Amino acid sequence: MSSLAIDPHDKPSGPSAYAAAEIDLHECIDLVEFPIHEIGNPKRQALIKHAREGLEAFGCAHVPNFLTPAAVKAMREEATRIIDKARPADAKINPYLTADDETLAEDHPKRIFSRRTSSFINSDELEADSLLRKIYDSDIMVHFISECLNVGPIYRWADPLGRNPYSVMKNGDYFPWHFDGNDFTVSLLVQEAETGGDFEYCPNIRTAANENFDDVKAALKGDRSQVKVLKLKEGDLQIFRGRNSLHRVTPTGGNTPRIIALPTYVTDPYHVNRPHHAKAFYGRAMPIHVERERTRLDGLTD
Ligand SMILES: O=C(O)CCC(=O)C(=O)O
Ligand SMILES: [Fe+2]
Repeated sequence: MSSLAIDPHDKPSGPSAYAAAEIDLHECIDLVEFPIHEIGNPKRQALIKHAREGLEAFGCAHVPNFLTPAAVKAMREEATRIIDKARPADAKINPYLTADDETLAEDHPKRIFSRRTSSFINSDELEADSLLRKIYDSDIMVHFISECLNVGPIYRWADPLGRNPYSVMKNGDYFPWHFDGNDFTVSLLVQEAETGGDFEYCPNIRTAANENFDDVKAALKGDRSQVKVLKLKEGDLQIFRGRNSLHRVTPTGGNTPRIIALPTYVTDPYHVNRPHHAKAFYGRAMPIHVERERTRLDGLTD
């Protein structure tokens, strides 16, 4: 046995090193299979390695069956109980969630608008004992996601509407190509639609140094050369860089809505969406969106 090998008797059994009073995740996650609360556990290290490889190779990490079936059921039931609070969108959006700019050429990607019919149950509508909120509030999750991304520190998003919503897509709904206002999104699918609902993305099509409007325009016009497709199953976890990766969800069909939980993370703890973005995506802008409107630290169009 090498001096670095882990002695099973040393395995932490109480709280992890993250906080004295921490949120117990065992009702949401199979902590034997996914011991994300145990720093140094080889299974946790293997999971982080798997996520990093996915993010490097495809701009996306995918962990099947991350949520327990009981958590999927509880989250599906929560979202279904409050589904009438989903804000009807039916708004035309460009990928940057900005208003039209008539000074630009007509085929500039900032001027290419698509109709978004998908809706959000905004984060401020979640129930008091929401499992989604519990997962989001967990420091263990923040540290785990940070390590998967190999980016730190990261923070929970200050945006009161967009920080951890459910996205809802009913029969015929579409969520068009866009970039997110937050840096990173974790997706947890809690209900599949009968048809469609594929997540499509162009990994890291833009960077802080390069908006790459030409390739964004090509993708909007149907070029598939940079498009990857991920078909999530209920309980799966996905991590992606939504600020750099153009993405969309294909139209859903059938009587069962697609419901997905979306905990989000940022590198700037002050930042929230711009008012126009908040209004177009989440149905309303709040004083915080106006107060905190400023140039983004990464300099990118919203
Ligand atoms: O529903 C999804 O899989 C992605 C949702 C999304 O892109 C967003 O909420 O910004
Ligand atoms: Fe998005």
